[in-house]
Amino acid sequence: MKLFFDSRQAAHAPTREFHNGGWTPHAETPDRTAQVVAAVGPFIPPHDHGIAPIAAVHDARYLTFLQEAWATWVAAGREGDAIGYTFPVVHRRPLDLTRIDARLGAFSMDASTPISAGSWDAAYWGAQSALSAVDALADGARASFALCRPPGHHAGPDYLGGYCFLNNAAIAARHAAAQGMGPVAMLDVDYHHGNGTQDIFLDDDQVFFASIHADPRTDYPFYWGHADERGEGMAHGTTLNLPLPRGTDWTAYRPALDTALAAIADWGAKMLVVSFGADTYVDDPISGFALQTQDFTTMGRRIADAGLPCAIVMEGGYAVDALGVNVAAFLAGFAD
Ligand code: Q9C
Ligand code: ZN
Repeated sequence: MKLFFDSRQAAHAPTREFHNGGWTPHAETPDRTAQVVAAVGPFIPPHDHGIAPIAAVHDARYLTFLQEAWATWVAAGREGDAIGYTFPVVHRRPLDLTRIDARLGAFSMDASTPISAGSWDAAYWGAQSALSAVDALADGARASFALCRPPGHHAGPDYLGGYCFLNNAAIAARHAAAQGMGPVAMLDVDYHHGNGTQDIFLDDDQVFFASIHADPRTDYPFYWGHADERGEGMAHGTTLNLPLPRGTDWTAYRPALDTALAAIADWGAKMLVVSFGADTYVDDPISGFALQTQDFTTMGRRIADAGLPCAIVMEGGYAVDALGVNVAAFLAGFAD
């Protein structure tokens, strides 16, 4: 299997996040990718597809903000990571505000996603890794893996959040659809609901989105991922949310996976993008499912048995010491 990663993705190094009323060390560290690189290499650097396939998913104003944010923060005399504190939930019209705090708030869904010096480069090259994973399928591979970091599935058309800036999986899916590889389906198995991916494709009937995740009544991102969200307009029925309770182990997870894969097959998908998070692992420090390392191999094999060319995109997973073996276990399920 071809594996894609660019060392510039390590340049994003947030120090802390706002959590339950106080600051904690940031969970999404460069060491995550180091663990995976050590466990499952060799990795190939991605091809540079430029900004166009990213701009096919994200608004131009948002991309300009992301590219300028760190320099604007520094120019304002700030120290430490750039992070917003005022969020325009009621009124988000496109005012051309220049103050960095106003721009951070306008383009953020939370205060867990700080911008540091290398954040744009890291996000850019992570997206290129996802695009290169699609190219590998176009060249005939059955499966490919993009070690995206920072992750992507919480990032929407014009907002960051949940440690995510560019929606790598969505960028990959739209790239695949544009090349005629579709119909494209997306399967999100990260612990958290992929709200950004859902928002991007909510009214797009060309891409089917299925997500298995912790019930948003108890878990982040709270406002998305409920079972009654099914897609809008022409795209009604092309979003499938399968929330599960905290404590879910493989026995309870497997039927949801079977439901998602059956829906993807019924929809007539010809190609699959998997948002893979290892934060469903029993020892994940910020999550509440109970999957074991060997369950990831079973999960990978069941997905592979769907028989679709499959681009696997890395999302979360914060039990850093176990992240390498858990990713290796999942990818082993795709071995012949
Ligand atoms: N700090 C992914 O797994 N947690 N993102 C917010 C307050 C955010 C996880 C709790 C969790 C985001 C890609
Ligand atoms: Zn997650």
